[in-house]
Amino acid sequence: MKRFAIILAGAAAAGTFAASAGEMTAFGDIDTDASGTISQEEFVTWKTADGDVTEAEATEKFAMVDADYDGEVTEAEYEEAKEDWAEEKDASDDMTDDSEMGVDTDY
Ligand SMILES: [Ca+2]
Ligand SMILES: [Ca+2]
Repeated sequence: MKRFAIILAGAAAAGTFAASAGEMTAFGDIDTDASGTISQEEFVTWKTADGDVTEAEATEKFAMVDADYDGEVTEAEYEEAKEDWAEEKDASDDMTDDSEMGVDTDY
């Protein structure tokens, strides 16, 4: 019985790992100083971490996420942006690179 539980735990951990690869980063992981809001610096650091988003692009995205332009992204603003990104992702299934998310060229 104990052995069965260990196997289950292992499977759950593997499943979590696989699922997390395609999911959005948690708000708390971006808010590195735990201030409760994401500053532009924190956002740019997160966005540019994987190397395929430039600082200029990340700054532009920050401005889109910061809906009330006060220079800080609240959790509510981030959740709102995530929903928009998820919708765009659904609309373009073959674009798995999240660096393209949030870019709307049809202004
Ligand atoms: Ca912060
Ligand atoms: Ca804001």
